[in-house]
Amino acid sequence: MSKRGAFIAIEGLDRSGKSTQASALIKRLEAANVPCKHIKFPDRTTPIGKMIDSYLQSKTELDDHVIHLLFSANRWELASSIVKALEEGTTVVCDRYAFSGIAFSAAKVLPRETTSKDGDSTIPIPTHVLSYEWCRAPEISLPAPDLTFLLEVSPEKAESRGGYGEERYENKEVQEHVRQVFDRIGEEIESSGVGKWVVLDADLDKDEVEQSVWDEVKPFIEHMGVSGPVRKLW
Ligand code: NYM
Ligand code: MG
Repeated sequence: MSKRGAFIAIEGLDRSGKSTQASALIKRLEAANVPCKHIKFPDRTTPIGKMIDSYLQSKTELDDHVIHLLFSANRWELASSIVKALEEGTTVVCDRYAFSGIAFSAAKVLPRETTSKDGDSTIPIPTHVLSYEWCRAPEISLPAPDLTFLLEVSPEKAESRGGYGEERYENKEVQEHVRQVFDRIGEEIESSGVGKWVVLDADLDKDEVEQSVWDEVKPFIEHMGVSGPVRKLW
């Protein structure tokens, strides 16, 4: 069997530069004559993707469980085409994947925080709407990335990049919760051995981040190779 393609995911908070880096990586791969394909989640072009788009733009309201399952279904509807491309030797670069799915949903807290008394001070206890385990379940068995980059951006830098947009989740408080879930996912991926998890400082200049991404991807593709069947998410 000829060498299969590598499955590379680029993850991070909003304004971390994921799309810029995914495009830059595709250009580098093309220049190196590596067959490659650029995909993105959510894929807003499918019927499910259109429902997601409408929700993100606050044109529709959906139960938190429902939107979580739609995001996951949006990956499942493309899962077999990802595996096919990889098996045909095409490297797939994916702008957001299942880890965003878990992180953004598990980060949701009820608008009113319950509090606990500690001496004179009141400590807020955020109540999560969906448990981490529940959010992770629909992602089980999706094709697993061989290499995932988490682009870490500070709130200050995200703000300086023009701030957040108008979509749902694009505010400091949500992003901070999402950051914490991403850290938990990274630890789990590392210890599970399903794929490699690389954290990069995305506050740096985009050319520096691009170089760091390439420094990981190049040897990965050239030397270690990507062998064996496409793995499944843990
Ligand atoms: N998002 C993205 C989720 O909540 N769950 C998912 O499964 C995925 C893939 O959608 N704020 C959120 C993260 C983003 C938003 O993504 C739209 P983008 O990359 O800005 O189009
Ligand atoms: Mg966005």
